Amino acid sequence: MTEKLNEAPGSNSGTFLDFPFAENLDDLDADIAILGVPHGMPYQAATTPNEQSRAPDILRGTPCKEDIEYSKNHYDFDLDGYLLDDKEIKVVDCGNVTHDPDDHKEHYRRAEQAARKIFSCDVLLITLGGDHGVPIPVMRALEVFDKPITLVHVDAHLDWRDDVNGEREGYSSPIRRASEMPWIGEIIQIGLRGIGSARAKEVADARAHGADLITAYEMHEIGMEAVLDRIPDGGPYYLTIDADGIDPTIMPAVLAQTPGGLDWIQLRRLVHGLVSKGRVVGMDIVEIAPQFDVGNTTMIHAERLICNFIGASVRAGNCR
Ligand SMILES: [Mn+2]
Repeated sequence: MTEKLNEAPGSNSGTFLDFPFAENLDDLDADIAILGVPHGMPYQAATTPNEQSRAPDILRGTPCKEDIEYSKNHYDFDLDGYLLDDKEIKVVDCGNVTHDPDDHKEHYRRAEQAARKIFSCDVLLITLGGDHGVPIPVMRALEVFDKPITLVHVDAHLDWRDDVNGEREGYSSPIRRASEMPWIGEIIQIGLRGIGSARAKEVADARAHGADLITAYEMHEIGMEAVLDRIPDGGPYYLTIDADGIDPTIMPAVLAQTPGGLDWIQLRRLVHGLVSKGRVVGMDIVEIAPQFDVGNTTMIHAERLICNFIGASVRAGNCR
């Protein structure tokens, strides 16, 4: 019997843009898959589920839901055409990785298994977090590719803590964990600013590893094109986006609002620029804490981000 790794999104939200629910991840017949991974490894037992765990279903359920025909079948000027460009592209929503409240590690094991199956079928993966621990099992699954993956990270924070309270796979550690994975190549970190979990040691470790640390201020100074030029050509790439890397005026629903992040134009340019440099095998958007949204501002930008990634990938021929 096939192991059950995932379950349908909540009935109130439905799937992302009403794309079909794909329950069976074996021999997945799709070009692009969306997968919710609601839970990171908690620093204290009482902190799971956390506010970010609600984000996958809330993102699916609002606000684009009433405008699905617009999103799918009306001209999108972000893409200069329809979302799927009138191509035979199959997008599926694999629902959410199931959770075992008594065994948090089991959620990561299932997430990694699910991502391995999806990547193995050559399907682009869009992961909806959850906190920033979530990409750790997803990046482990990048092992299935036989070449080094360039990691592009958008965040206000460095995320190089070795552990917090003894936990090594929580939201302060994803980039350090990635740096230890032999299949992760160069690391580019964009949007660093303000005060976060890093101490001088973590910054030194990141630099010693060779990570290209581009603060938000340098990014604003040199522009996103120059940032893209610093990312090695060719790919493949994995893109991990912490919502707090984006400016809180357009993504207010985060736990650490910090002035000066990427604006929408820069974020869109990054997505289109990266996709045109090489194959982006997967991306995630994590750390959305829905209760702090203002109107649906965060969700609107996250939905647009995902649609721009899908539309750009389709046009670049990065799907099967
Ligand atoms: Mn982060």
